[in-house]
Amino acid sequence: MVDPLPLVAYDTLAEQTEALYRDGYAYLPGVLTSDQVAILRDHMDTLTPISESFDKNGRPEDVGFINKHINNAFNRHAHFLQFLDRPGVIEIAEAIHGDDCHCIGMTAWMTGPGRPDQNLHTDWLPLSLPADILEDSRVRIPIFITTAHFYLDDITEALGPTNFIPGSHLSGRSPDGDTTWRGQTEKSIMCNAGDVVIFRSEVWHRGTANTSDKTRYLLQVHYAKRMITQKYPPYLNRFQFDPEILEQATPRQRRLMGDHKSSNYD
Ligand SMILES: O=C(O)CCC(=O)C(=O)O
Ligand SMILES: [Fe+2]
Repeated sequence: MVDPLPLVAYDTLAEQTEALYRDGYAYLPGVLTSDQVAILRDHMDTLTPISESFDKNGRPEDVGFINKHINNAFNRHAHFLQFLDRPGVIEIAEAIHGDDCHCIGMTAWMTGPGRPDQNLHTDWLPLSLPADILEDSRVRIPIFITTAHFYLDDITEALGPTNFIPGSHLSGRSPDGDTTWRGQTEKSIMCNAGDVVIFRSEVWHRGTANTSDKTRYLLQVHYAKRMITQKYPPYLNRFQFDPEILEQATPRQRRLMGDHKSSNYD
């Protein structure tokens, strides 16, 4: 049994952004109501994977478990647009990555019973540096990518929590098989449906096995500094925004999907 990750809900934007620099993550309880969770789960159920868009459609008979992973959910139904700029989350993304930040991906992910443990990993390590440099209080490197996990279940050990190693974002490297950092072991995010955890890409983390008889529902929204590329497959001009959905997007949602002001390199 893995110990739970300390989940402290900070009230102010300044404390939440500071938590991302210091702890590597911020916990935001109750971002969605139970009704909003239920509606979002229903929408996720209606999505069908498109292999050309790199969606995954793992089924028990082929990969051993349900692994439905839909890329760019904002382009599949207008309901998903609101999760680009969910109040309480978007302010943190903009404070961390800048007012011109954008969404580099949004995945609707359903993982069924039999899903195995992932290995500890970083999602991306922008800078490889000696830890003593990153731990020096004079050094504060920018946060390039964050992911907001919208948990849509009351997480139990059996359903497969996400595990973090607190402080590991300051290691300056990926775990490469290590399971502790500075004596810290991994800790489980035991949160409730409707809660969000936003974390930076350098945190050592992993999804864990689903040993329950239920499917876990997770919406991931990936944010980044404007200079980091968006990941909207299929590539080479084959990704197309759905015009009817785009019409319903607010100016801020359009910017998050890439409608930027002209700037360097444009
Ligand atoms: O499933 C999870 O809780 C985390 C997944 C993850 O970290 C990943 O796929 O990169
Ligand atoms: Fe990950």
